[in-house]
Amino acid sequence: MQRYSAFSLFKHALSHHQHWQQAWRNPEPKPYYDIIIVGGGGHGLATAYYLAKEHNIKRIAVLEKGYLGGGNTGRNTTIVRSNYLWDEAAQLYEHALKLWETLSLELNYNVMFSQRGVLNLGHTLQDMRDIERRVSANRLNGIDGEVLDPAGIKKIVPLINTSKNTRYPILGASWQPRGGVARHDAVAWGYARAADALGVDLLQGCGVTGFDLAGDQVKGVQTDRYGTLGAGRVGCVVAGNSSVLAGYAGFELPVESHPLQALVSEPIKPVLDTVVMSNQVHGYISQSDKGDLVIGAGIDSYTGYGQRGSLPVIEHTLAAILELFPMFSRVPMNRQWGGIVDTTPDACPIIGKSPVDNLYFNCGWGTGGFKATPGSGHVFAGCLAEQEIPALAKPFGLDRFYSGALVDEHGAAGVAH
Ligand code: FAD
Ligand code: PYC
Repeated sequence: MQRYSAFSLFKHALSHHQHWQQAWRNPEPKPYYDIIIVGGGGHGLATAYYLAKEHNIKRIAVLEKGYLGGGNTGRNTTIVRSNYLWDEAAQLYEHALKLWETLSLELNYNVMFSQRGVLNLGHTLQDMRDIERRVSANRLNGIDGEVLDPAGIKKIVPLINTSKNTRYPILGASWQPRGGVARHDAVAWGYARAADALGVDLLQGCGVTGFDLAGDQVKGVQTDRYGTLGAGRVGCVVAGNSSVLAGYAGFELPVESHPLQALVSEPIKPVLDTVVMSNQVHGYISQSDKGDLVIGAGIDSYTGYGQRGSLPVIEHTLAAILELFPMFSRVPMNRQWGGIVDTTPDACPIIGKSPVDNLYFNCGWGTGGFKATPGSGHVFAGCLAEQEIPALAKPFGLDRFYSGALVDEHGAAGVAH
């Protein structure tokens, strides 16, 4: 057996440490940027990438208080689909889904997008009416979708319990074959690497603590690491922390921050090759390429900024999953965690201008923004770069909360809002 001296072990550890420090070293920040993005999750990084690539903007920085992708982007259950009810939402999410289909090529980074299909189960007659309506609306928008009966579901997921003797019997489902899952941190890293290659400054460990305001115009951001950095425009993409950032600028957003949690089992052999979601019983499940069963819960109903959820919610979800898949009852669970999601009254995002000039927000994606990552970044880059808000983003402005033109997508996500 090879023996190591304490000194050689120390040298080995030191070289790892130095390598790690090197990898983490931020570029020297510039005193002024054309555009500063606050928040280095998938949406912020995608925004920076499309700003540099499609709008040829040179001085861009992404400021992240922790590490890139450490927020909801690295904590979600990665379900991607575009089967939303209303035209405005369906078109936005379908734009994102089309970008997902070529994203690995675009970034030259394998984001492991796997179109294994998404089932949304119906357990009541009202669920089934909603499913029929939504699938019809999807087809009118050119989005793939089918309504399945229990026998059709069983063909796709032989393990699922379609017995009539359960508390919430499965009556049918919507099926979107082009939906699926992706590798969450690969999406953050793929966009980060591509943005970095285009000259974007990625500043990690750099929290924004205030705005530099002149009248009702933003002139820059105050940070806890580099003091004040000047900016022509600032885009805030901070998910569950959006109301905090709005508070720094002196206004309120119609968002609530809630914990949302998920858990994974230990890796097992492949048993589930699609995504199963149930709005009614509050559970959704898929199997990652590594073999873990990836299980997500509904939100905790209290508000807060802590990235953890409560035990009763997880218990409720596991009871639901076991009713759908009794044979998973003996699979050991490995890890559980939470993120903090920002929900709006109509369960749709806010994308566009704020009451402060040159300050823009992209938030309110709630429990369902991972699937939107490429599309969200693409349209938000358009908002920040041009005077005109892109057509796909227009219905999602803050003005809808004054005009009443809400896009009510409650029930669209497979989780409780
Ligand atoms: P984040 O990834 O949270 O990035 C925001 C970043 O801003 C964070 O890294 C944070 O550190 C940073 N930040 C905050 N404040 C500051 C500050 N003051 N200064 C600098 N930086 C700051 N969506 C789906 O579509 N499908 C799913 O299956 C799904 N499952 C989910 C499961 C769970 C458990 C959770 C929590 C969420 C889930 N979501 C899902 C929602 C999805 O994860 C989010 O909508 C999406 O990832 C938001 O991306 P983002 O880039 O906007 O936010
Ligand atoms: O929006 O598809 C979704 C989703 C799944 C889990 C959480 N959100």
